[in-house]
Amino acid sequence: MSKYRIVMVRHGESEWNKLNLFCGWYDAGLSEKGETEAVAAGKALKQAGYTFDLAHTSMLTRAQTTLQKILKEIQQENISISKTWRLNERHYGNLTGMNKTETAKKYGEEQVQIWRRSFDTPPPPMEADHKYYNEIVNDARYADEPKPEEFPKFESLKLTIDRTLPYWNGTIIPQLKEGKNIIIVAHGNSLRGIVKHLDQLSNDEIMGLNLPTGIPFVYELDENFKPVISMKFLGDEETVKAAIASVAAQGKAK
Ligand code: DG2
Repeated sequence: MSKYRIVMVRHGESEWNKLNLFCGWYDAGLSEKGETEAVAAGKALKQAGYTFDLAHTSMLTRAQTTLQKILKEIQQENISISKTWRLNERHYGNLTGMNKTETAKKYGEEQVQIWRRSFDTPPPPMEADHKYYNEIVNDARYADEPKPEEFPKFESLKLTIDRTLPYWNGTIIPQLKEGKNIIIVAHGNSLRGIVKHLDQLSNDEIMGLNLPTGIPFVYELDENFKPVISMKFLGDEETVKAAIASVAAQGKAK
């Protein structure tokens, strides 16, 4: 029997999703389409009657703006919002800023698929001479955390899960136990990590999972936090399918 419910959303399309660039910890804003998607996500939640006590998001603008737009639509702009680097996108290392199609042409689609979707093969590290190194490492929003030794220079999905799960277990689960209604707005891979954990997906199964931008999905969990309902998208099936296929295709050489 379902005891807890939680809503998750990958942010709307970012400027860098639109340009098909590996984004990771680079702070791209939402594209116009992404803003529209965020508003549509809010409308879908409103229509389905969702309200929230608490919201969680990452330190990155694309997720925070999506959350604000959703909360505005559901007239819940005043709820408490927690922002954490633990929900940030996985750090794409040296790939940050590279075009996914160009990368597939140069290194092959198979290699790009490994970098994008394998469980534990990380991208090459972001070195100090990388174009975006200083912008990310010296960003004032990270002044308090992560600690220097935790600050990633690259992350596989496994490493992403290693820093996301403590937040899920230490912050979100206790709030669910208190009966709070929660929305998480985060990123393709930080959310894939949570989904892998909840649905106990194998390292191979998680490779096939692509999350669309701006379409809320719901989990209903039993008293042991095992899914009774997994990843129920608030959107019509064809639209969701097409959005997922388009994310999967971003790493094609075309
Ligand atoms: C995308 C995910 O992250 O890329 O970092 O490029 O969710 O913040 O747009 P998001 C990025 P893929 O792993 O789907 O290539």
